[in-house]
Amino acid sequence: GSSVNVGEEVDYTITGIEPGAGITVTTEKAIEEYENLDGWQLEQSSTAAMVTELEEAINNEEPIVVTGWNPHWMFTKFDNLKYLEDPKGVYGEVEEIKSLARKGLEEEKPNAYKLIDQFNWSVEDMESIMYESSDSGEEISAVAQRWVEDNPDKVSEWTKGVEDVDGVAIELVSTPWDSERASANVVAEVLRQKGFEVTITPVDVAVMFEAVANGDGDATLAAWMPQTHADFYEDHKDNFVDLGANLEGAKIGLVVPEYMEDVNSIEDIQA
Ligand code: PBE
Repeated sequence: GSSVNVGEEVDYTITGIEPGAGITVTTEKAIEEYENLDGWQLEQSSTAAMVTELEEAINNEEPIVVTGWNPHWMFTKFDNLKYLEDPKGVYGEVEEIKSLARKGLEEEKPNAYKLIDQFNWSVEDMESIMYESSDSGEEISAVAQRWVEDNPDKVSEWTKGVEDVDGVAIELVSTPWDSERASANVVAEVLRQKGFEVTITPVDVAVMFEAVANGDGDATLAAWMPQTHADFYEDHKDNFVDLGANLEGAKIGLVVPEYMEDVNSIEDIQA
């Protein structure tokens, strides 16, 4: 237990991100499940606003509780962050990011399906694009294109057995976070090199799952499982094809600065 009243200091507020994020849904669950979070609220705004509030708190060495995740550059920009332990397992352990395809994609656009199915990379790969873009201010799409040029070995694994096409349209539905901008732009670039005409549509998580399930979008590379997007996945799982993980080792949770020394578990943030 904490000796300071963190709740009062942060106004019983967790600083969150977009309403349409899986981590927002999961945090609402955490507030329900942890009795010590009774009466707490999740402030929803945007990832940019959350990072700004986090930076201000750190500059003033003030307490703050945010919704955080990896891969993200917040952990390199601020080297003094820690995840709170989650004894009830609401946020789960390690997450993987899965690729999902609409039904019929394999039959109708087999080369796109094959490439998307073979796409697989590491946390370090994804982070290298995210960090470079956040450091330099360069668009993720430009950094992603360069990553594709610089990583022919990985790219050739994904394109094994994939034939060139002539202008076949592919729509990747995705979410607006940097992690997903990185994956979508990398795969889009490789698909374009194979002759596809690719659009990337960033939407709320709910809309992303709906689009793949009802066939409005061809595929997504952005399903965080088994916890972050569990509700959306369950709702639609009979209506898409699960292509498995494209990245392993993601994580979500509640994050605080290390100088909150007495707060190491969600159960320590007493009201
Ligand atoms: N995120 C980043 C998203 C998925 C990618 C963890 C903020 C979410 O749905 O919560």
